[in-house]
Amino acid sequence: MTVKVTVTGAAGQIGYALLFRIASGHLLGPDVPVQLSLLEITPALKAAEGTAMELDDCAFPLLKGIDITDDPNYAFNGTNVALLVGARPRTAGMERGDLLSANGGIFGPQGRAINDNAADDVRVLVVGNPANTNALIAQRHAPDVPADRFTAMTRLDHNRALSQLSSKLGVPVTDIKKMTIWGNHSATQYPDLYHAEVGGKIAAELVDQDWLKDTFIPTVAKRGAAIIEARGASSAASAANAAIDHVHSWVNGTPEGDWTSAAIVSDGSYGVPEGIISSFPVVSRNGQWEIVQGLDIDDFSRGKIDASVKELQEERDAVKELGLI
Ligand code: NAX
Repeated sequence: MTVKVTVTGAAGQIGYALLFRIASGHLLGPDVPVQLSLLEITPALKAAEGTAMELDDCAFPLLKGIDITDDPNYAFNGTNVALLVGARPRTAGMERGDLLSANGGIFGPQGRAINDNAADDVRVLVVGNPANTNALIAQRHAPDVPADRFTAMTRLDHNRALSQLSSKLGVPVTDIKKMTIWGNHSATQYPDLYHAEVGGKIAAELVDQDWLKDTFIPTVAKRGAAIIEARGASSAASAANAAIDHVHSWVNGTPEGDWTSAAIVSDGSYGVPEGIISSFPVVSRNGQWEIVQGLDIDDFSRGKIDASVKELQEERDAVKELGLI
């Protein structure tokens, strides 16, 4: 059966890196035909049409068709997978309230359009920043969709953490298991090496604590800024790759003996207040994320998780005050 995938911000740089991989079968698997729906703002429709022309020119065997629209109701009609990439970036002089309001004006209506039009099995991944809180806004506008279908992306942070540890220890990334990003997709995120394992050993015991605290954590948390500094543009192909990984794991499951990171609606696990969308160690079973339970959290990790969760609570309170949820 053909799966309908909606991508918002399709004419942007992540959209450009993402669409070709979806159409070539990397999102859902090599046997799953896809129908693409591209949502853009009106001035960017022409650029989206250009990308669609290039998609046509690839003659992808799995790509059954492409719709392009600036109408969220049409874009999400019957959609099975919604990748919410387009967002309002922070520009000079913008206060946090302005940023949250501008994004509330995007993610509220998109959440409602998903609620009213999407397929019953819809799965939503929010990439556009501030991703966790944008996901919360969309979720609150979709009361008829199970809350656990709304997620935000911390898989890029997860992959960055794998890569940093791999090069530090000189081991392949495939030797590293059970990496976790906790909290918000922001500089307060906490990449956790106290549960990550390398060849069966705890990663935190294989590196010195100064490196872990003063180099590893800030390097992962600030990698986005370092990419902008080097490339003159924000992460695009790596963000698209992480979105592919997130949905692929969600739909097809995570491997036995390992887990990944995703921001999902908290059920209160690990003291993270119920209802906020925070990153956890997760496995996917039967197409559903489950939070890995029973991990011991030491004082250092507790402090880091609490700080990031506090930021998420503040963002939630701010959007509540602005009447966005
Ligand atoms: P671009 O500015 O290249 O593209 C964004 C696109 O979204 C534009 O084409 C714009 O026309 C479109 N858009 C804006 N409002 C829209 C709306 N209401 N409906 C549909 N489309 C709309 O940004 P890009 O580099 O592609 O990044 C997209 C988002 O991803 C940004 O918010 C960015 O901050 C975020 N990121 C999130 C990451 C994560 O790990 N969660 C990492 C990468 C990236 O920074």
